[in-house]
Amino acid sequence: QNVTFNWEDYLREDGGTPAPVFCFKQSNEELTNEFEAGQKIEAADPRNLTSTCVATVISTVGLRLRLRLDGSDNSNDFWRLVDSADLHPIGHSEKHGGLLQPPLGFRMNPSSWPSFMQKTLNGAVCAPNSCFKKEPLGPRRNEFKVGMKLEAVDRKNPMLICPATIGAVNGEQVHVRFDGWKGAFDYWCRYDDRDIYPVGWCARTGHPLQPPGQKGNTPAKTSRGRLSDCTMQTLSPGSRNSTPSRTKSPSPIPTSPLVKEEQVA
Ligand code: MLZ
Repeated sequence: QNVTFNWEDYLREDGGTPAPVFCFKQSNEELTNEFEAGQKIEAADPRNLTSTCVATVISTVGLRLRLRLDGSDNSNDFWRLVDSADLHPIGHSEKHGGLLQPPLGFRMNPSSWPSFMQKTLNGAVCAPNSCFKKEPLGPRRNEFKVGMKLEAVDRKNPMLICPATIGAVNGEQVHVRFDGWKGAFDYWCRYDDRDIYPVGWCARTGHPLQPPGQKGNTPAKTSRGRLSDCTMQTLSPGSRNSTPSRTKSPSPIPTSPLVKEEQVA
């Protein structure tokens, strides 16, 4: 997937210095992702941070988890690191005197919440405590400088991590500029945001890293071979359950028993 992009060659050709690791609120320890798809956890609702919800691990990539809040639709999936402070084992809120809340946009009648909750947790596979890692402390202040290189989550396509440059610094905020994308995906975030990583983080943690966009090209023209192309592929209408039809195929030798039966019928 990503065999063509290499930071060393890229920095040699394009210039730029990687932001030092001490700039980031990321762990320097060798963490492992022990979560498995299907497991239930407690997670802060990203759209309503004061409430804690039940979430299901949809998939794992490197040290990241794709999560979906139970009772929410599948268009609000979000991503967290294994050492995110937003995540806890099932039972954590109860132990701390809190209550599990329905997610913002709970797709059923609010009165059905208690029975929904009971059903969703009945027989559920809960992620063991050992999966959850302690969130790192992070730097005391913003040490980023304009021009420093980094790897950053594309918030419009949050499954993607892409090469980026610090475009501006303002107090505790940094401007993340995606290399080769003319600004369409850029954003401001705090210096200790968990979505920004030092150069080499993806390679070290086993996460795919997208190649930079192509300078001078519009994003639409440079989409060949991106991870997003795979994940956004959809079936054409009507093709969902159809298998390639043998009778319609231009096969020169229609001799299989099935084809014969179809021809007879
Ligand atoms: N589908 C989009 C993805 C762009 C990703 C840009 N990341 C900074 C495209 O390929 O145009």
